[in-house]
Order: sequence, then structure tokens, then C-alpha cells
Amino acid sequence: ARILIFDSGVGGLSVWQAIHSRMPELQPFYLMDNEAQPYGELADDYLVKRAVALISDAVAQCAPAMVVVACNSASTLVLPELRAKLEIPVVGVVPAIKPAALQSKNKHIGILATPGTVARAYTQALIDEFAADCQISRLGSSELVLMAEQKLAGQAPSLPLLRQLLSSWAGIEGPDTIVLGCTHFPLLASEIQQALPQVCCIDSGDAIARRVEALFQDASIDAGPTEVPSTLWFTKRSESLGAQWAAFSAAGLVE
Ligand code: DGN
Repeated sequence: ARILIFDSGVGGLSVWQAIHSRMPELQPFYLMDNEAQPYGELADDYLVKRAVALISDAVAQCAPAMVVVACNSASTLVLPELRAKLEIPVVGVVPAIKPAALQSKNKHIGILATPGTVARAYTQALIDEFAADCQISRLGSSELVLMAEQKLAGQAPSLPLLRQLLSSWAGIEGPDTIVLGCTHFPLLASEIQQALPQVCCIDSGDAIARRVEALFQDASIDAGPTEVPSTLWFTKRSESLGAQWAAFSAAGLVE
């Protein structure tokens, strides 16, 4: 069956990897709104309008069985409107605050996401519901998003810069558990772990993969034909696309 993965950039790759390892038979289509990157800095109304229009057009073109909005910055805003508009299931990716709260021993959680996601009412609602007993430190960073984009384009991330960005969490008083609340960040997991060796990082990838699998087990989902080749759609030509295409093709996202 076909599945449409949406992100502003390469972040959806981390989600796809988790889905693919559970359901290798799924055929991915990938839509990247790289023209409007970084999504974490867009005005709410503009982001909703733009993401809903782009995703609806792509759905009309590839007729997937399901959409995964593999972007926390978008999911924390667009899901209600998108679900109202589309007739297929829409799975959103939001910060893994619940498992982080269950796992943290010192009850101090760091939320590492985009400036948009850390400030969203949706994120606050997750904290209130699942992590009310925890101290919460938020860090919204577009630099880290760029670093992940560059890594996928073949440029090694700068560890000193990463250490500097995360320095406020390095001390003994810092969080013991960090939520990677942006789908770009699992692509930097090994570097983040090097910068903060004492923390445990949690992302949403596996939970999303389990959700997708459960939905496909629901017989009411029309699996659809699979004869169309997988495609990577983007909204802007850029120099990094060539190298990123190679990374996508290695992950089986394009042929
Ligand atoms: N990957 C997106 C997310 O999960 O929020 C953000 C990417 C961006 O453009 N800032």
C-alpha cells in the first residue's frame, strides 16, 4: 500500500525508517516543503494553510492509503483541519512527552524541538496531561534543523557548535531524559548523545510506526494499487537535493 510522508525537509526520513523497519511492504511517497523551511518559524495560520494545501494536492496525485505528517511543527497545528478535509487516516508526529515522563528518574525532562513546537499550546497540553510531576526545560532550535539538513547533504555536524547549543543541559542539574520533538533530530541522535552523554534521548518514531501498523491492520483501510513508482516531491530546487536524494534512495524512499 502507498503511504504519503510529509515534512518541511529531511526529518520525515527518521519517521520513515521506523515505519519501514516494521512494514517493509509499504510504498512511500515523500513530500518535502523545503521552500518554506524552517517550519518552526512560520506564522501559525500560514503554516496551516500551506501544509493543508500541499498535502491535499499530493494526496490527489498519489492516492495513498494514509498520510503521516512527519513534522512536529506541523502536526501540533494542522491535524484537525487536515483530518476534516481528507478521507484517509492522517497520523501526526508529536513530542514523546508521555514516555519521557515515565522514564525520567530525576523528573527533569528536556524538550528539544523547533521554536514553534516548544511554544505550542498542543505541547503544553501534553506536558499538563503526562508530565505534570516533572520539571520541564524547553529548547527551540532552528540551527539543529539546519545541521540535520546539512548532515544528510554530506556535511558532518560540528560537535563544538552542538555542545554550545546544548550547554545549558550539560550540568548535573540538567534533564536526564530528552524528547527529540522534531523529526530532524533523530538524524543527529549520535551527535546529540556525544554532546550530552548522560542523557537518554526519546523520539516518536517507533510509536508512530506502531500506530501506522495498527491502522493498516484495520480492514477498513483500502490498501490501493502500488504500480506507481515512489516519488520525492519538493517545493524548491536546492543544491543539497542531489546528496539528499542519494540518502533518500539509500533508505528506499525513491527509486
Ligand atoms: N521536522 C520538523 C519538525 O518535526 O518539527 C521541523 C523542520 C523545520 O523546518 N523546522
